[in-house]
Amino acid sequence: MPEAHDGRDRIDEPGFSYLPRFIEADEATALIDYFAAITPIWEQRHGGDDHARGAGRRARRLTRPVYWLGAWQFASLGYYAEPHYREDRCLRAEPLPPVMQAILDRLSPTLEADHADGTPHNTCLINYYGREVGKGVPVDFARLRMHRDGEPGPVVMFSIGQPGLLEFIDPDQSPDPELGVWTRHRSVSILSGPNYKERLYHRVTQVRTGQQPKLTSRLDHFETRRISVSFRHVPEALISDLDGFPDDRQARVRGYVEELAEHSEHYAAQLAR
Ligand SMILES: O=C(O)CCC(=O)C(=O)O
Repeated sequence: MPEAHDGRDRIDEPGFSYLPRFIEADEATALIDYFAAITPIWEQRHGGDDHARGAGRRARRLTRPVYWLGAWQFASLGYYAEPHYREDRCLRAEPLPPVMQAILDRLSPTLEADHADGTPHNTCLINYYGREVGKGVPVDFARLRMHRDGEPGPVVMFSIGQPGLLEFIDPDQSPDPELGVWTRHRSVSILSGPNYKERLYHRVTQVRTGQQPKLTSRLDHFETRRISVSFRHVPEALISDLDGFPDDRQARVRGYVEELAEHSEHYAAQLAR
């Protein structure tokens, strides 16, 4: 198994770019302030009758709290994936803040040159990695299961906070990752193409501990030490308001939207429609 890159130097491979320190220090500060002001939620992995708020929640939740911008893809509705899973799964979400858009705009020459891309990154998933505390023995929730992202085009990822070990793996070939990178504070990773988007899965297996930069979230009982943002493209025509979903799908996510609405005018307006 090759040793993981330590994340200090740039990596350029067909279909994978790693750009250390691409995010400016003042942009990182603005991102940290933004992440501290929103309230992520613990979603559950599957739909079904027991996904209502509270029921069965601890056992089946995602490996980390999340927040989406642009369009919220609830795990219980199944994620958007081309070409078959497109309809009724992306709920209109809050817009990307200007600091994220400014960094994406600065990335466009790299995206066009190295990843043949001009698609707008109009949605993103914000992952909070850390430790649950104050409920008995602290539990680490600093990982993300092996997966592939099904939206078309490149995925762009920002990394803020402690280094996280991003691994690429083809489980049909080997249980060991083919590439590992310690994604550092202020770095950007980009994946695209048949190798990195379609053949390889990716996952985050560890996040280092450390005090700086200090990250906070409005989530109770959670010490955050890394936050990643993964930007994707979803066709605008496939982003719906809550009342545009079929009734059974509205019912599956209403509890989450109510939870989000406690801290967000956007979701309060979605409920009022
Ligand atoms: O946290 C990371 O660096 C990876 C995030 C990711 O794979 C995702 O959001 O799909």
